[in-house]
Amino acid sequence: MENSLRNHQHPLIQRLADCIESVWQQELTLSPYVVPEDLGYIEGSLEGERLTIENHCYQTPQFRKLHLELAQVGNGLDILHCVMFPRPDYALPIFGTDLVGSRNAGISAAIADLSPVNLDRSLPDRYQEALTALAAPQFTQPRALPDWGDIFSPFCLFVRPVGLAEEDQFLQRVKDFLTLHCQIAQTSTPLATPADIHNVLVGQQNYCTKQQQNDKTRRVLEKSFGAEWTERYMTTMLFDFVAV
Ligand code: BLA
Repeated sequence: MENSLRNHQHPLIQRLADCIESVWQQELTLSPYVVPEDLGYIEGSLEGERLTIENHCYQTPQFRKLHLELAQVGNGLDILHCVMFPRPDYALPIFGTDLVGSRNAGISAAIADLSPVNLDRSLPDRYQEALTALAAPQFTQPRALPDWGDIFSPFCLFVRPVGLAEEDQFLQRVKDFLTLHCQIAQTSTPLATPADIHNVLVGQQNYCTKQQQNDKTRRVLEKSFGAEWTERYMTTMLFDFVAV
């Protein structure tokens, strides 16, 4: 049961899921995170297309929720979704990645970012330095961000990876993002003032409300689970936030 879905998904999704979990285990001190009972493993099929969702969640001293989700629609569309929500007293960016594609037609969307939540929407210096030092990404099919995508950093990678070499490059870059993020988080100190913590909450809330505007995600979920369930899922499981 555990880890069963990824064995049937696009190879890049399997590899990224394994990579995320191994970096988390290597770099962080993980504890269990209790997923609402009915949202751990979910199956739905309103319009005939069966959607299966498998959620893996953890927490750590620095992160309120580490969320890795694998989903499969019918026998065609495979999805990996991952977000790391820092605790509100850590002024850390939000790591997020999304892979969408099919085993036949390949990955159509591969996105990864460390998104700033500061008031001025800039990444902390340590991140800018570490990210600037990485080799420049080289992909033949970059993709344009939607309007709500103003939450992402200048280092955001959004591509359609073509061929194994680009898939490898995407995987390596996400691994680099994740590793440097976990290492910086492990050595960062918590904020001390309510005003600083308030600013983090505002930034995280903005990130979540923008992500909730992703109609492509919403449409896939609505087809199998309906509008009401999808609204609840997007606001409590995918992009929940601590109210300011
Ligand atoms: C795009 N997300 C998509 C697409 C689908 C989903 C079908 C369109 C793919 C394409 O255009 O090729 C669907 N994604 C899902 C579903 C889930 C999911 C159903 O995660 C969950 C069950 N999305 C995220 C995160 C980021 C993200 C964490 O969940 C970024 C860090 C981004 N997904 C994202 C963006 C697009 C996308 C920017 C493109 C949206 C657009 O072009 O309008």
